[in-house]
Amino acid sequence: MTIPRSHPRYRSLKTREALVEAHRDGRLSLEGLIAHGRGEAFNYLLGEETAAPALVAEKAAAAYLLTAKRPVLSVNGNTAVLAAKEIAALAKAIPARVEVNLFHRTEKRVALLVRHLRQSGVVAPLGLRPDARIPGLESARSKCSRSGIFTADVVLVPLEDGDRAAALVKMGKKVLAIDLNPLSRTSRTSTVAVTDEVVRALVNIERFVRQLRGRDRELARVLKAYDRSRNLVAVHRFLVWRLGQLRE
Ligand code: PTJ
Repeated sequence: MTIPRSHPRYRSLKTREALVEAHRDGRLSLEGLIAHGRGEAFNYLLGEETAAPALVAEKAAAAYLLTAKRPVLSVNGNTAVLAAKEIAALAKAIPARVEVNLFHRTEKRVALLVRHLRQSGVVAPLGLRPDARIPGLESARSKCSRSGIFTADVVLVPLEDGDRAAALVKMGKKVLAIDLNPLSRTSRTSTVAVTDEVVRALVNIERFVRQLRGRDRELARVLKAYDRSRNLVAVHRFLVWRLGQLRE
C-alpha cells in the first residue's frame, strides 16, 4: 500500500513500513516490531519531541562518551534499522567502536546487520566473531567481543533489555541507555537513562559531543550534576503535565 504524503501520521507510518520490510528481509526480529509499538506509545505521550529532562540526560551521555577510554555503541536490530546513519555519525564524532549485539541472535541476522551498518558508514562494526561472554547473562546477548563491549568502560545501549544493562553495570561499566519507557528496568538500572526516541537521542548526543569536546571543566560539571533518579522524576512530572494538557 502506498501511504499518502498528506496522511497526518505519514512519518510514523513510513517508519512502521521500514521496520516491517526489515523484518521480511531478516534484519529485524518479530519481537522488534512489538518493542517498537511500545516505544511508539511512549513517544506519543511525550509529544514526539525531546523533553527538557531528556536533553539533560543526553548531555550527560555525551560527557561520559567523551571522557571514556574505550567507548562502545551497542547496536541491536531496531537501532540498526531506525538509526544506522546516526550511529555512524556519533561513532565518528566520539570516536567509538560499534558492536552488533542481539537478544534474538542468529548468525544470519548479525551478518545482515553488520553489512547494513557498513553500508551506512560505520567503520569495522564488531559482532561477527564473539570471543567473550558477559558474566551472569543466560541469553545469547552475553556473546560479545573482547575488543568491544567486553573491555569497554562506557557502553551506549539503545532499546535494551534490563538484564544486560544490569549485567554490564555489574561488570563496572558506565551504561548509557536510550529507552522511551522511563519505567523500564533498563532506565532504572543504567548509569544514564535517556528517555527519548533513538534517532532524536543520537542526533542530540552527537551535537553535545561536538559542543563539549575539549571543555574539561564543563565536562566535569555535567558529569557531577547528572543524577539519574532525579532526572527520571523530572520525566515522570513531564508526562503528568502532558496528560494534563491533553485533558484540556
Ligand atoms: O534485535 P534484537 O534481537 O536484539 O531485539 C531487540 C529488542 C528491542 C526486540 C529487544 O531488545 C527487546 O525485547 O527489548 P524490550 O525489552 O522490548 O525493550 C525495548 C525498549 O525500547 C522498550 O522499553 C521500548 O519502549 C523502547 N523503545 C522502542 N522503540 C524505541 C524505544 N526507545 C527509543 N526509541 C525507539 N524508537
